[in-house]
This record gives sequence, structure tokens and C-alpha cells, in this order.
Amino acid sequence: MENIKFLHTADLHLGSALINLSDPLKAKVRRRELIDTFKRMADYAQINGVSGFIVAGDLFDSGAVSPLLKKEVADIISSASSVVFFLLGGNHDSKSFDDDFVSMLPQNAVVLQHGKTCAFSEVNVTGYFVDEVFCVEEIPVFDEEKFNIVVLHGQTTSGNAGQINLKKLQGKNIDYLALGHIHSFSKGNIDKRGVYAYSGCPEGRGFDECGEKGFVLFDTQGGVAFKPYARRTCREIKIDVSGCDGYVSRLNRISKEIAAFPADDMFKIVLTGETQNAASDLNMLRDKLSERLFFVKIEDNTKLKIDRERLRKEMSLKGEFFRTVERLKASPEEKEKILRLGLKAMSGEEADCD
Ligand SMILES: [Mn+2]
Repeated sequence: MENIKFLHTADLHLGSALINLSDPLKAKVRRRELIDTFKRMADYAQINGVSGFIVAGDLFDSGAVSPLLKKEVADIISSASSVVFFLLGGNHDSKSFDDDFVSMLPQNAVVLQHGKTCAFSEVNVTGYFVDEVFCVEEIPVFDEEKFNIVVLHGQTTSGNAGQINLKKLQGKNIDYLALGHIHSFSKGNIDKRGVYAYSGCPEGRGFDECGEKGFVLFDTQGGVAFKPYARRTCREIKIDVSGCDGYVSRLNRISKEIAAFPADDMFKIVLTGETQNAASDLNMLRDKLSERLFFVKIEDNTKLKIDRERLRKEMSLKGEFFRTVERLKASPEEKEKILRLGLKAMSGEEADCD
């Protein structure tokens, strides 16, 4: 058998509103980029001699995407005319695979029907909808002479329960199980013969989709490789700003920590550690960092540093508050909580006044 190459992707969620990106202009750019990444993957397949392009569900974000987006997808598929696209509806988007969409699709697109095998030279491609009635037992033992690909959208399990029970897929002559639904790449063995993989989503849409994203390339000789391909990466970075009590020192600390990453990426910066001021300068930091980063969001998880010796003697509102809390009839944990809340509020007020 000649070596036949496949690209496996899933969970593109085209048409996502991207509400987590609080900046509407950046969200708009990202919506275009999600579509463009589908185009870039199609180009990659066409240029690199990939024969089959598998979308293992959730091509669209919902069952109600615009006709314009459907047309865009059809045009992208049509632009990679030497590649056959196998599309499986997922839990989010199967309603978007309506007559309108199907009629727009070019010759090189195959919409996978539940349990129906598409013969593609020496390869069999079979998709199943993992809905309430799906049962892994309905997957047959495939022809051992062929290279058998199964496409599913759902969560695998390795125990005895669960719908995509990997144990029950053993001995079915599956060579490659193309999975969608989990948004990060992973792979493993089904049995001596077969491999399963989640391609993950090709682009992170928010900070619940951090880290490297891309697609899987596999072939009929057994090659399986993850290919990073995202336009931007979402990163959540914890930065300890202990001892950085002002805007400039915090800015310097953050800049140093993120210097190694591309400015094109999307950052969620979580400030940790103990500082003497509540971080009332978060917006200032964000605006400053946004001058050179595509998108940045800052979360303050710092704790106020409490100088007990000083507060015990200090003739100020804070000192008075500290001494009052110390005299309270409450548990040490409760006192600590009251102290932190009060001091944080007071230092926030101070920072706003000066
Ligand atoms: Mn999904």
C-alpha cells in the first residue's frame, strides 16, 4: 500500500462569539483568525500531499451559524481541491450540517453519516455520532486488510463504563481513531494495531484553552505526529510580585517574566505574592502592556503584606483598625480575614487619593 497522509483536526468552533476576550476589536480579529487557520490548514494539506482531511466534530460553534460562514467554509474546502474532507457533526454543530450547508459543499467534501463507511483507496473512514443512543458495540470489526479510520466526537474512558470505552474498541482492526471534543492534543494505543488521538482545537479561544495548539498528521504507515499550527497561543502566567509595591516595579517584574514569549500571544497574568499596596494600578498595567502585546488580562491574587510590629504602634487609621481587630473576640482565622479585607480596602482608598 502506498503511504497515504491524513490531517486530523476537530473543535474549530467557527463562529464563536469569543466573549471571553473583553476587547471587542481583538475578538473580531480572533474570529477572522479562527477561519484563517482553517484556511491555512487546508493549504498545508494541499501543499504537503495530504490526501484526507478529517474534522472530528465541532467545526462550527453552534447549530445556527450564518450562511456567510457556511459559504466561507465551503470555499476553503473547495480551494484545497486535491484533498478530500471528511466532516463529522459534533455536539455543538450538527444542526449546522443542514441541507443549505450540504448543498454548498464542493465535490471533495464528504459529510460522514452515522456508521456509514467511506472507502477511500485502501482506507476506510467511518464516523459515528456519539449521542444518547450511541453504543460502542455497534462499531464492527473492520476488514483487516484495509487501513481503518474511525471518527468520533466525545470523551473516552478506559474503565468499563462510558460511551467511548477504549477497551471495547480493541480487536476491531481500527488503525486510527480520530477524536474530537477534548480541546488539547493527546494520543495513546487502543491495542497492538491501533492508535487513538485527540487533535485538540487548532486555536485557543480563551484562557481555558491555554498552551500549544495545532493538528495531527498521520499516515497509513503508522506515522502519528502533532503539528503546532496556531496563529497565537493563550498563556496563563503566574508572576510573584512580592516586594514590588508600586506600578513601575510591578511593570518591570511582569515585563521580565514575559520577555521570552511572542508579543502576538494572548496573556492572562496572575499576580501572586505579598505586597504592601493592593494592586489598584491593574488597569494602568494592562494598558501599558497592551501597547506591545496583542491581548493581556491581569488578575490580582496578591496578598497584602502586614507589618504587625509597625501597625501595633502606628498612630493612624490603619493602626487603630489593627488594634481593634486584635482585641476582637474572634478566631485567629476570622481576625486575619477581617484584617486583610479592611487593610486592603484602606490601601486601595489611599492609592486612589494620591
Ligand atoms: Mn468542542
